[in-house]
Amino acid sequence: MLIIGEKLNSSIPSVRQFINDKNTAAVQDLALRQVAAGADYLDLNTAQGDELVNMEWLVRAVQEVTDVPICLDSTSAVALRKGLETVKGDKSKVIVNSISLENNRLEEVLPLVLEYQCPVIALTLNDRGIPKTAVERIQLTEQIVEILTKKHYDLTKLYIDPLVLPQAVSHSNATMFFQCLTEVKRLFQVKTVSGLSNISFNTPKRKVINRQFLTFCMAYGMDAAILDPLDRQIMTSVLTNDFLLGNDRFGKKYLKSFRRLEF
Ligand code: THG
Repeated sequence: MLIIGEKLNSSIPSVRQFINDKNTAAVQDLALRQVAAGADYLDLNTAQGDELVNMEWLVRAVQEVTDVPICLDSTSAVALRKGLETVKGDKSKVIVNSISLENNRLEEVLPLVLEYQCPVIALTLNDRGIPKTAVERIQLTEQIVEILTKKHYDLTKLYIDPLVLPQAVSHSNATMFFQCLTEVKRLFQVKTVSGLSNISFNTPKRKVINRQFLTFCMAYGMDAAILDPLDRQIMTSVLTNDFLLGNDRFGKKYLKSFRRLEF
């Protein structure tokens, strides 16, 4: 499974402070620690503050110390464009996070995605919000797939994010999410992704729930996750799950990492 490191997100108060202070050393340290812990991608989110200035600064700061590809996390098309323009190296590796069927979001961001032919995360969300049922989320996925197919976009670069809602809000939120993962895989040749942590909102011992939820998601074929790679236990789960699911041929990664695993 592809690991997208979530730490460089302005919704985390300490990180927001680093970004506002233009504390290059601090964000570079967070970037390097996530990469050392096994992040395949780094998610960059600068939503709190002057997004244009901060996105450009953050991309530069991170790319000064690592070549690990970037996932640009913003709802703003101009911020995403600024991020893409700033990225050095192969821009077709950048994951654009995200598009959705909300007003204008697709119209504004899609041209960027098509220009650079980069992978994109699409949220199953429209102007009426996040649909309550798996069936409706699959319908939104179908609409997204249809639009991208018309534009001759390579669907293997599309990551559908069916959106996780808290288990504390409805006892069927987790199973409904698994159903979405299953159906997206069955019906379309696309990938799936999620930010996991919403599942445990308003529950004690959040990390335990997140980890167990991740294990189920992986079993249901999830291709990528936005998570905290500095959480050793969740990384242990990813590694062992990939081994058991046959995503780690000959246990190469597992054997390479087993000394630093936590059980
Ligand atoms: N889908 C998509 N993009 C997303 C999300 C999603 N981007 C934002 C978010 N959800 C995923 N990113 C974060 C970033 C930080 C935290 C949660 C989600 C967070 N971090 C705490 C910290 O680092 O201090 C706690 C981490 C922990 O202890 O596990 O809360 O759903 N497409």
